[in-house]
Amino acid sequence: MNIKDYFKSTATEVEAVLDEILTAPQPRVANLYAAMRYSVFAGGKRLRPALFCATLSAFGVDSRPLLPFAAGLEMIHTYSLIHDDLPAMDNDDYRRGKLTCHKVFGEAEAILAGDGLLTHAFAAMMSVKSAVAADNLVKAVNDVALMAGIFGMVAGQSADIEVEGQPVDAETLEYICRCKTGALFAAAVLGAADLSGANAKQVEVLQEYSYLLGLAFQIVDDVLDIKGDAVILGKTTGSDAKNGKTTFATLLGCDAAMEYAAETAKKAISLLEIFDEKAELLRAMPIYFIERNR
Ligand code: GRG
Repeated sequence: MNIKDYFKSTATEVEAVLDEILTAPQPRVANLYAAMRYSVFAGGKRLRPALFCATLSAFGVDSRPLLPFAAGLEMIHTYSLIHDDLPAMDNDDYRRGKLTCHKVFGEAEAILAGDGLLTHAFAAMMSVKSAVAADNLVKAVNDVALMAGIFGMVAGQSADIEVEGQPVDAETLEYICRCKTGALFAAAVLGAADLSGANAKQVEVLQEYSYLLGLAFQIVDDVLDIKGDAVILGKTTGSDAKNGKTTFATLLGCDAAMEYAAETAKKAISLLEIFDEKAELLRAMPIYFIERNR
């Protein structure tokens, strides 16, 4: 299966599970469910679930019984987007081509929708307990907590806020990208590796692979903010320049930034030499990520 079709099919599978998880609203909190569903089904690319499934396939593990774990990853990702769009953070009106959650449901409900998705994601991940060894599930959930939280994405967001309005050097920028973007990729990859019973060397390699993938992805994101098509992207372009934000594109220029993204993608692929041909999808991801237009 080519990588584009793979993304489509994993997206369809995980969306069916998300639909189940976020159904049966308790009548008194119908608005909370509506807000969570609004953002979850606003049309994301479902990259993290695809990365999760591709990693399972590198270990020869069937992803179907583990899809609720993948859904949990997408719920964490969506919470981060809802909170990132709030007036206290990026104050964005559009996301995934639609009005942001707080624009439709108000700030308080948007905060709760994010909180609800984050906490319920852990229940979703734990729900695969009958399909895996308990020790592996504990490791996987622990890694997701570390990578999504104060050793990963939340740390990256905080570091990003700290440098707002200041000139940023490449080293700091790289740290922020690794945490803000790479860590949630690492949550997906390590979650799958742990569930598959990966050894310490494999986990170490996959963590660095995920960070590099995140870095390459983020560099392209920065270039798309300058050169991308707002309609295809589903969000306003030019926001980094408007906010005076240093990115790899502003630091290096778009062409050099794309070269750096390509180099980073190559490095990520080369790390996978310890895996056999079952890691083909993981090898295809970095290229797909840098060739994307949305
Ligand atoms: C609020 C704790 C907290 C974290 C926010 C996600 C995030 C961290 C900030 C959003 C802004 C940003 C540029 C984040 C880097 C990660 C990124 C590129 C997210 C967008 O991911 P896609 O392209 O989105 O996978 P879709 O909509 O396709 O799911």
